[in-house]
Amino acid sequence: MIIITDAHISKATGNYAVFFKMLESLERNSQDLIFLGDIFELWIALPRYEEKIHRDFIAWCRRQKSHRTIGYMEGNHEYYLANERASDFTWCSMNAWRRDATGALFVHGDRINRKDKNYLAFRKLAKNKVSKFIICRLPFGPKITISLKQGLKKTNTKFRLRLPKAEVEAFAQARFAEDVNVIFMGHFHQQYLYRNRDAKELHVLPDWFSTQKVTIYRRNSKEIKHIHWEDVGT
Ligand SMILES: [Mn+2]
Repeated sequence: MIIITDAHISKATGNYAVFFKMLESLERNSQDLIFLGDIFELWIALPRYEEKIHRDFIAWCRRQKSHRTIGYMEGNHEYYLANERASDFTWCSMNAWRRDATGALFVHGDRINRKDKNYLAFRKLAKNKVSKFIICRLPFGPKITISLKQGLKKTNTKFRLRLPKAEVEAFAQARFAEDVNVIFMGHFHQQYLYRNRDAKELHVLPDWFSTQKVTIYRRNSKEIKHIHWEDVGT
């Protein structure tokens, strides 16, 4: 399978062009594809808030999911996706993590640091049903995106920039104790590997935004590698 995380694509930065070029090249293989969150710099999955880049991405996923698995973990820059867009993917989850039948676990990572109380409170508020109801009906709709972005900036700058290794390891150990074999985490924009005494591994994946790397995980051989998307092949 191929895992892609933290692309933070937006119209403003223009990085969507390379991203869609990558999607086109990934059509040559049929491996499972998992988007691990924050694929967009901002995605509010409500009619007035979606832009062409979101709609183009959805169209691509709908076409691809007819012959391969397309999974999506909602990140902290993405809102209401799991409610509004679930049918456009093979699966879409807003849970803190998702575990598959083989014991692989996928987690965006923004809820790992329990000390980041401001962020967790902001998250709860921004992602709940009441907020969605209000945002849906605001007369000046899309302007809310400005305050959402400011909210994200204010709440987690201090925590986002450093990898909370103790919390990441505690999370890994708790999941490994529940028979999880391998963990893939995004969010921190920093590649990192934690391996416990039983050689079980948690991988924090490189962010696509600054590296254009994707992660290849071969279930049979357990091989894991992070490579540039142009080197993926078939
Ligand atoms: Mn994130």
